[in-house]
Amino acid sequence: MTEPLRIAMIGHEFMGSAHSQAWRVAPHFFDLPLRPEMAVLCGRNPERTAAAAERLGWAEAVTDWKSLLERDDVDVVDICSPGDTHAEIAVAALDAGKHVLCEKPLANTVEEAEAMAAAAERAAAKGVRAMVGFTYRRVPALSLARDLVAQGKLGRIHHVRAQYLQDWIVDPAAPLSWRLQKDKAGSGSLGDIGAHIVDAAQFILGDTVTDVCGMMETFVKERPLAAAHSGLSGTAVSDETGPVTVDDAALFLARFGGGALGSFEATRFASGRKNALRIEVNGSDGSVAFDFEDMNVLHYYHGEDADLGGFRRIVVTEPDHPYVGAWWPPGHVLGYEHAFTHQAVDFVTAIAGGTDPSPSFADGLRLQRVLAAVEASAASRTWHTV
Ligand code: SOE
Repeated sequence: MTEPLRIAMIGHEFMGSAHSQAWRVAPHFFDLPLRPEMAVLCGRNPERTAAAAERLGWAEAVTDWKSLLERDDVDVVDICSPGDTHAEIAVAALDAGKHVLCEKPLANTVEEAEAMAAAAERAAAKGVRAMVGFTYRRVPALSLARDLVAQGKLGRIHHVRAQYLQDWIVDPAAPLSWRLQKDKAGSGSLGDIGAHIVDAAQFILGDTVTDVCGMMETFVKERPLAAAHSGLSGTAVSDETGPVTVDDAALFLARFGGGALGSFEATRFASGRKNALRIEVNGSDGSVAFDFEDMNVLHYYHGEDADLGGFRRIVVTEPDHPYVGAWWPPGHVLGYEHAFTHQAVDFVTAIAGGTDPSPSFADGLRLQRVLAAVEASAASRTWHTV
């Protein structure tokens, strides 16, 4: 009988729902070394948390996250609450000997991320694991892109072109949710979605960003106040407005350690684009291109096929493709939630195997430094070294 791994999750909005689905489904499709148990859900409001626990399948609901750390029947703390809560909870949980999975970006500031990475290092010495949730790297097509680069199929990498395009606040009447407040979210498009494309690019290349030159803009500076628990596109509650204190769009150029040149664009103002995480990598021998809005497909070009012309369209649903063998027969496509399941699988596997999961808190800290360098660069209108 497989040993249980008892999970306590904090937060139950969009990310909490996605993580719940992952914990529930992972053991049904993957042969896991430990059996995740959805033990406790923690939220601020007792009624809403109890209702969410019932709906999402958690055995118990509590409102005090500190109480989780004193319990012997909790092994993992899964942090799905806003960015301003990450550092305090993660450091305390790791120091209490709990494994921690933390949503991205790791923290709101470099200082917080440093404290979290230090706590993860202390914990690792005692066999306690920490991972940051950059989920898109677990989309099979993006994993396959990384494998092709690692196998040298693209040759020497020259270019990375990455965009994350959304439009959920293009309407000036969209309310001032927590994601638009610097004290809660740290930054706007930059940290929320720009962080994803930086991680995706670094993951695919197996390389890191070293220098950046950025610009940031807040197009709508005041918005109607939001209901306390408004989600991504919740409704405004009054005519009263408050200031938007984060960026609506962030664009930057980047240099990678291995010599590649990158361009990154993260915006919530790309009308008509809902969740278009796009990335293209060009090497001396070939290229790959991906768009999350067609997430089961990877476009691949190799110079050997130059006489045929163009990219080939790989439908990433073959049993040998990353993660896919556990799911459906070829051509039976996967969706957004599957990447969260793969993340849960990788985390459980690392805990059981006594290995450091990836991306680690050290990776999350390094990425936080990239975000900080973009902000500093945008403010000073100059290049910044990470
Ligand atoms: C909002 O922009 C958001 O929910 C992000 O916070 C997630 O990380 C991304 O997966 C989808 O969009």
